[in-house]
Amino acid sequence: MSNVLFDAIVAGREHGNGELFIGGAGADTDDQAFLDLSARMAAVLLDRGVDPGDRVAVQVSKSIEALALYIACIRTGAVFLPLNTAYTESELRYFIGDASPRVLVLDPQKRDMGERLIGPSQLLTLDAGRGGSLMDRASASEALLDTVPREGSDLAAILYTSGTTGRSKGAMLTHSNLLSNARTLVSCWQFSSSDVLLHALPIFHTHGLFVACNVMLLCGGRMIFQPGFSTDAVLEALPSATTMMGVPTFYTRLLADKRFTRDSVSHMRLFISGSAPLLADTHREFEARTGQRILERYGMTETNMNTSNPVDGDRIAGTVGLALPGVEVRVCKPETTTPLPAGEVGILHVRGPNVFAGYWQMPEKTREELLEDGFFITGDLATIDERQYVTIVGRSKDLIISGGYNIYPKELELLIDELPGVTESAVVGVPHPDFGEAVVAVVVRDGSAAADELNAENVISALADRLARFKQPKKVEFVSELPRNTMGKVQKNLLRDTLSDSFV
Ligand code: MCA
Ligand code: AMP
Repeated sequence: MSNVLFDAIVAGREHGNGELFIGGAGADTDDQAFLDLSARMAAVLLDRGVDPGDRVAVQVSKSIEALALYIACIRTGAVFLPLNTAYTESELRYFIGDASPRVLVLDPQKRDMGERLIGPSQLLTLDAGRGGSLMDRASASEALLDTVPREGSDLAAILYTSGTTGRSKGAMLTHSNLLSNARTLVSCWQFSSSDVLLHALPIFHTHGLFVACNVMLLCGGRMIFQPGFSTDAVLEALPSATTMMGVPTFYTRLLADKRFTRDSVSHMRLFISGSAPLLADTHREFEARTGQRILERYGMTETNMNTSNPVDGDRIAGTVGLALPGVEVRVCKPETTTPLPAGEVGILHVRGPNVFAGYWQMPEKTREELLEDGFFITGDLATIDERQYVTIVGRSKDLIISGGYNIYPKELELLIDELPGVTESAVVGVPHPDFGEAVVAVVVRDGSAAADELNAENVISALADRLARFKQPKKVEFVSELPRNTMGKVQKNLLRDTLSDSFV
């Protein structure tokens, strides 16, 4: 019996020239060495008692070995559960408690934290310099001979996505979800073994892992694997690349650098943007500077990619393009499943083989968002025009997207409201030149002695242990009361208007 995703990856690599990585730390890891490492890591996981369906939670720095660990999980039938490296111990405790992983893999310097979270017997370590107990054991292990069979409906990964209630939800993604979407993207974006992808995204989210890596694994192409985004490193590597994927911040940072010119990218086949809205102005400025049009696409953790502008055809600035083949989109009136006429704003629903299997151990949440007819309610406000181009015009969910990372205000508000001296708070996203949106906390003091001590610095420092740095407010404003409508609901739009020029 086959392992749906792993077999497709092996077949995909056979199209290539035997190399998955070029340049940097990966130059000596060819396909053979990469797959062999994943087979030895798989043996270590089995030795640790990982059974098919068990979760393997991973919070490690980006590296080729970290990607091999993803493949190792797929080979053993385990469910890969990657975690943002910025998450604090307190955030990790929630994920570990919710997902009960069989094994947790952390950077070696977080060993003590790992022992507190899961105990020593279920802990392995891995760093970006090929060190850690997982690498030590993998080096000493025989490679796993028999890949564990997995069907399309079996889970391959759980990725946590924050929720409007402040409680993160684990999106369960099957082998078929990942494979069908990656195959569609290879074909729509015309990826082939001659492509070299400049990969500067993190690999703990859908964009850098499933969109970027699965596509390259399947098409037989190669990647320039950079540890993170640095304008200098990207400019240096561009001449060896044919394609790049990024969040809008990557493109605004490149445009801010005079070395980024028409000549420096004339050999590039494709620039792709997603995870957050690409301003139409950025799209136009990019074209004016380089002569190339960024291809914008739209997706979610729960669905992988849903729509994309075309490679051949009109890439329309400000839109996220057309539904991908096999994916259906409709825009409905809130709380209904009745599609609205072209051009009208409503809630975007999507259906297709890419749509996830539900939220981990949250059947009610799953029922609310994944309808019986198979459509998933994205919570994004959109229009579909006469030509079927989708435009995301806003969000019905209270969500901030900063530099491509999602931040749910509720998570911050719950923590800020608990601080001594605080009556209540409201957290909003306001325009930011680098991150697109930035987090601002608006706080009402309660008049107590503790309130007299409260200032922006100590609000932020009180959150430091509990929230990843990227979620922490970039600014804290104090007000005597929050604006409310007649129903008593906080009018966040008014706060956003008042604070709109905080960073520009
Ligand atoms: C870093 N900081 C941030 C962010 N990143 N603050 C808010 N938002 C962020 N995204 C903090 C740092 O901790 C630091 O704090 C300060 O801001 C400045 O950091 P800087 O060095 O400028 O940041 P960086 O390390 O260069 O990172 C910026 C980045 C990074 C390259 C844009 O955030 C990034 O790689 N974003 C990509 C996210 C992504 O992959 N999203 C895909 C999700 P201080 O100096 O105060 O300590 S998947 C998804 O959304 C769906 C499925 C989809 O459609 O793709
Ligand atoms: P996540 O839950 O982290 O996967 O983020 C998914 C959300 O990112 C979507 O629901 C959208 O709100 C947003 N998003 C992703 N791509 C785009 C895009 N190209 N334009 C606007 N919003 C986007």
